[in-house]
Amino acid sequence: MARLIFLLKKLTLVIHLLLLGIGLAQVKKQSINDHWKFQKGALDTTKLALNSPNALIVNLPHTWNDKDVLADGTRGYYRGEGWYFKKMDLVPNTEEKNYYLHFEGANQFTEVFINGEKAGQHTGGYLAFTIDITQFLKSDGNEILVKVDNSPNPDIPPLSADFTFFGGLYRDVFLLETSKVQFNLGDYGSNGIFVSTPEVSEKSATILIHGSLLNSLKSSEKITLVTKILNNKGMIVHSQSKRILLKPGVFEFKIEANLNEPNLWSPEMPYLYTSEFTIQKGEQVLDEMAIPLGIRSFYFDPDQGFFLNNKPLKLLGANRHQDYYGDGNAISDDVHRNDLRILKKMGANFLRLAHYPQDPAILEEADKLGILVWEEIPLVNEVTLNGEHNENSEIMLKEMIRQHYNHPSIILWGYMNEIYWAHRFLDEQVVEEHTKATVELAKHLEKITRVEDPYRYTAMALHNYPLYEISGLDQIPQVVGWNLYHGWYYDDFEDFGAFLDQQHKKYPERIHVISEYGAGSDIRLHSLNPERFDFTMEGQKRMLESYMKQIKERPYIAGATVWNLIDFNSERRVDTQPHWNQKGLMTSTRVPKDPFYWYQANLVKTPFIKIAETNWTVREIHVKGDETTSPVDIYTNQEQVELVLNGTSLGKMDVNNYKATFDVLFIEGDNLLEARSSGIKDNLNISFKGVPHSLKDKDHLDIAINAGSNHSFFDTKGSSTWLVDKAYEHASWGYIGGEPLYIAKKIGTKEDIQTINEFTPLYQTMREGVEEYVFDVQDGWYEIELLFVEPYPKSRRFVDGVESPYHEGGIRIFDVLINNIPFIERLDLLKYYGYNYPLRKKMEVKTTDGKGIRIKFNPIIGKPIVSGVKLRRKFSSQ
Ligand code: GCB
Ligand code: CA
Repeated sequence: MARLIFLLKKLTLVIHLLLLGIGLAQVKKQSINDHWKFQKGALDTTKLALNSPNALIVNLPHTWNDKDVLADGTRGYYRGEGWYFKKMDLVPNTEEKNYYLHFEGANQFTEVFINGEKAGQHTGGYLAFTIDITQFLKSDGNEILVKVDNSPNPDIPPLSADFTFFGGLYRDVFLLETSKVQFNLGDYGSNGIFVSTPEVSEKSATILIHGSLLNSLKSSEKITLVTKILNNKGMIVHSQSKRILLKPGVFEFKIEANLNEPNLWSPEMPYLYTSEFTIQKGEQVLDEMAIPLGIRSFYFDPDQGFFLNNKPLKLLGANRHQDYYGDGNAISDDVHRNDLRILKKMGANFLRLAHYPQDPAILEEADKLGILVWEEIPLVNEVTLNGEHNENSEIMLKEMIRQHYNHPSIILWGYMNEIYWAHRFLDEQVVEEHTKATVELAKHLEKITRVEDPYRYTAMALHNYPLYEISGLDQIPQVVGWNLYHGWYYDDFEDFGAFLDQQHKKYPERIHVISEYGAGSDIRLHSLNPERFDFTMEGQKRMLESYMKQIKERPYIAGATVWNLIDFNSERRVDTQPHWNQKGLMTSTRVPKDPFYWYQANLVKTPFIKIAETNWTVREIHVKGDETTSPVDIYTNQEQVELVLNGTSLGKMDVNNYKATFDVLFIEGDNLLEARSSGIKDNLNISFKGVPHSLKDKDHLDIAINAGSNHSFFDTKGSSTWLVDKAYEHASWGYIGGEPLYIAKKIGTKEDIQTINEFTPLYQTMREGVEEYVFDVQDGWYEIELLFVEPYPKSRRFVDGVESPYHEGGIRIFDVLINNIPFIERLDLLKYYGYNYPLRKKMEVKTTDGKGIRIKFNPIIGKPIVSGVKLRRKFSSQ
């Protein structure tokens, strides 16, 4: 009996130990995002300054550029040092544990000090790094000081690009506590384990695992490395143990496992296994780690495109940047994940992380949702010719591959984007040297990528520029990505397909992916006659409709990612929303633009129908008689669609290329639309206001014209439309004389109109050489508003310096008379306001004897110009 009790006691003890050992992992990971003291600027006495009242308390993720990249009246954003300081409530046990700080990303050069001593540093803004801080820790309170610097640095890519280089600790920071025997965290910020699946079929899969362990004790340790593969129900489907005598230092290991009848990973069924690794000493767990395992095979074929698990799969999706309006790049994991959920909902199976590695949350979500990924390091536009730059590029490449190696979603590693973009600014003498150096660097990075990861393909994104071909740069990567903007920056939509056909013919062995194509848009701009570079919603719709069709028609195009899923900040850019690249399928606050639904109609597998006019629900249009209809696009994957207006059917239409357009005769006020097709439907209300041809009997007249424009502008705050320009006809209204201004074959200017933001696009288009605006209205008192700007005469995509260079004027002078009364005399916009500064004037006139209103522009020097005209009736008159 006593013996039994003894045995039982012993057993409980063993169980207890087992629970202690196996149940509790000996590695702790926790975020330390909260309550950092932050100060911007170069600090001398760092600690003192951080105690100053100027220091802010911030939480991570944080950037110091969240606001100065918005329209704040000045170009440029702070690029310099920022300091973060934090006290750690950590009682370290450095005898038995190791401690690390893991930064998921900090832009772009970072130095870390623990208790005043430098513990480490990192170059580059888009990859993680891990710093061993064990030796710097004290038992009685510890302080972390982090200096981050986003100053321009020729040694750190990207050197220049069409996006903002937000500075700061903009991703999570973690504190890790491990035992002295652990997976090696000293390997380019990775977790030290690399899982690949070199052979995969429906019958079996070979899984190769390699990695390294670290023993930071002084003596050898006998440990067991346990590898388990669990299915998605948590059942063990493979298990093996390896006994290892671990000498002090780093030990590399290799494991092979085989699975029969594996569940394959794919966009429809993103089946994930878990590989679990444990370092055990007897029954005690020293370290453990879980890694996603997706089993899939893939290859590219130059004629037939992409194959996943031996089945053809056209890769279709979007590019993505990592920012949000007002927050810069300091966005939460949920925002990251939500973007991927949106992409999945759009029906996409492909994502290009342009132009840099993104948050781990993104890749984790891509694995889970079944989205294939092209990831790249930020070598954009140009290179610096020196060793430091090249070394940094190489390190970034290794970091990216090692940190993200285990994500089954990744299929392509990219290392250069439009790397000859800045060539046109180079002096002729150095072009050759630059070209040579770029080719050399590309060859080197290609080689490294292939060695680091032989199981994926390499890629490079080129733009439409002959030097890639001439220099042979296009021969280096396994996959050529094309960034093409036919019909936007140049040529017409159809030239896109023609260009690619030519390339395919010339290089029959080459694999082609369309890494970028897209058009800018502004949800406030609408046109029934869209044209290149007008930023109307309709322009973006027409372009993407055409491209998708051309892409689908060509099996050799393995995949394509639209530029871009979301509008993104590019501080230097000038368009209709200065500081933003507006080629998104959504606004920066994630409001879908109608083209988003185009992709859904094309890509989702379930029945889909959408009235694709969600950005034009307040519609004000000039109507002549009863005949004026207005188009309504329906995007659907069904064959036929019926449209119902306020309960009455407008009939059925056949769908052609995922689209049917109804010409709808709207009534004044609410127009409830319902689009129907075999069991599915969609509703949208369009509030319609017709502006009559004759204004004679309009008592409450309020009419505004977007002068010199092919499109209307909607003032969202004032909820009013500036109508598309129209020529005067007898007993009606409109302009006489002049032409819309074009600069570099694009309508209007795309310059930032200074100090105003909301109305920028309204000023950007203008009628030049205008003679008159005439309104045949009844007698009364009227308020007239005229909007002017003198546009900078060149087309600039980016502005880094002075937006409004000084000019003494005297090149355009005119008078404005209303009903022959001179109101504005000798207007010289350039002289008094300068380039790109607006002038908006209100004037009051009384008109009698049925004369109506005639606004006359009399040239003195050059051609008169006007951007907007607004007329409002105030009172009756005698
Ligand atoms: C490109 C670049 C991308 C730009 C885009 C554009 O080709 O790769 O960074 O944002 O064009 O919108 O011009
Ligand atoms: Ca600014």
